[in-house]
Amino acid sequence: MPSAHVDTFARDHLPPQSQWPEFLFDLPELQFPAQLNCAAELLDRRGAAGDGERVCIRAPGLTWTYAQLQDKADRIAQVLVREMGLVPGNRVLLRAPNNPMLAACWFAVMKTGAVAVATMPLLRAKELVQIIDKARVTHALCDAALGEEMAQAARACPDLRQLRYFNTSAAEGLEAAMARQPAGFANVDTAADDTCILAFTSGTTGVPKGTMHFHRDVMAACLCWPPHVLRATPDDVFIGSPPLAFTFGLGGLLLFPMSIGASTVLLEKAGPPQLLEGVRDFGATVLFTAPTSYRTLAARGAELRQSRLRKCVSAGEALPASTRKLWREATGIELIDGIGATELLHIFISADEQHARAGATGTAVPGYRAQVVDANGRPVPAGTVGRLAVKGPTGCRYLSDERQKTYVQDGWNLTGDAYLMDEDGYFHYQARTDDMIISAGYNIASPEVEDALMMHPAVAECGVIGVPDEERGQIVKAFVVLRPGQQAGTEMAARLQDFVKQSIAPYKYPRAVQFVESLPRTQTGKLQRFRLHDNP
Ligand code: 3UK
Repeated sequence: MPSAHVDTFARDHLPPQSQWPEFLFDLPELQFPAQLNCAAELLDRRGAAGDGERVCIRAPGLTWTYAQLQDKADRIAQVLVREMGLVPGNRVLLRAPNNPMLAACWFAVMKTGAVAVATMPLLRAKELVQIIDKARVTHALCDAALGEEMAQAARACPDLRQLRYFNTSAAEGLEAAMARQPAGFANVDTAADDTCILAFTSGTTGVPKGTMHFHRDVMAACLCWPPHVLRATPDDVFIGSPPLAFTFGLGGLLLFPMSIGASTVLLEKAGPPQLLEGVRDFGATVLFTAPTSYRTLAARGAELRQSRLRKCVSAGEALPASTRKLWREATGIELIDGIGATELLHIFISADEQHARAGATGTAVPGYRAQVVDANGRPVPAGTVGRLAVKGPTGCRYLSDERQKTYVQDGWNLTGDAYLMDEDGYFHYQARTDDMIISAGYNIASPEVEDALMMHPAVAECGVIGVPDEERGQIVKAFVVLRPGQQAGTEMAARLQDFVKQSIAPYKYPRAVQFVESLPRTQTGKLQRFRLHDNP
């Protein structure tokens, strides 16, 4: 396939083919042509099909149609090529909270055949430098509101040649440059297997890993889980919390609505209060957020029942059965759980509302295959806990990283999760493989104990880890955040311990309970259990 990349950095730094996962393109809709540009497919095609006047993006005080988003993206593409000297294959750092200009910049990068490197808004200069160095970033487009850390990082990175700020009226800003450019842009005719995004993982330890995805991967993600499980319609209005720099957010809040001509609401701040307000004010119908956010929002069930909300997606970490139940009782809506990973771009095991089962993530998404394997990579019988292995049209390719060989073995992607598959092919999450607690010879999965604790009405949230113990090797320890008005102390601890013993095997109960004000989380909302170990 003829690559359009003039700057061949991405192709030169792919892992060797022998270390790639096996890719599956069994579904008829996954037969991609040799040349494919995902911006042409997701954005320009709307206008060509006569849907240019449909609403694409909403944000507080602003509405853009598909035609308007295309015009912005075209002009930014012109600025990148004509004023910033970009050539296909260059890496462009993108940096902003979720807002319409970030979406326009993302599509502009696709149009130019460059590679988008979106970064989490909360990153500091030091972390940005790591990413800029690793991805050999040459250009950056950054929201003026996040300029400080960006400028500091840019000073430390001589390879970063061009930097423009947007969401500013400054004469040297991106908007002024866009106004100088003519309308329209001839998309670069990229190969289906030209890399178009480098997504850095929210990994909890070590140097960040950059995952490489092609134009065809972006389209594959839009063609598997959304039509088969989510089944939204062009009249749906999407909303949610994950940043567009996190592939959960990129798919759920930009690619998936656009792939069906629906609209999306982009919120710069999307905590539970803003989500509630957004659902109400924009008439949102499809919500993407994490389990903890559903837990908090459930308290506003009465208001949500008055809204147009009809589909709710949970991903990022395990959905406790207690949260699924709480949400259903509060809103009448059955959650759609789905496990995804940056390495696989989006969700690969999930279940729709009709097929949801408490305590299970779901079944393999059409287009993907999943199995549970032992330490040697051999499938284990149904009902046995082991390592989750998946393959499908998308899969892991780390940018020059030794950890490729850990994530991909024998053609399978190993996500690092312990799962069991039941007789019906439903996958039940246990824990991250490194979060399994072994106490007096028993295997105990932290999330199961957390779920049991969260069933108690006094518990707002909690985290469970194994701590060293002379007699038992490890004991189960729970860190508990109580709901307002609840009294911490030995009496509460004893009550919670008894409560857990009533609902799961007694040997799993937390022998130690510590009350805390909050829990450590990543920028993607994941509980950082390893940081609980530092607690005195
Ligand atoms: C965990 C889940 C149980 C699991 C992601 C949807 O989370 C995403 O990507 P990351 O690379 O993390 C991947 C890891 O997160 N996880 C995610 N969802 C679930 N565990 N149930 C779930 N529903 O450990 C997985 O290996 O940050 C999620 C779409 C795109 C994504 N990138």
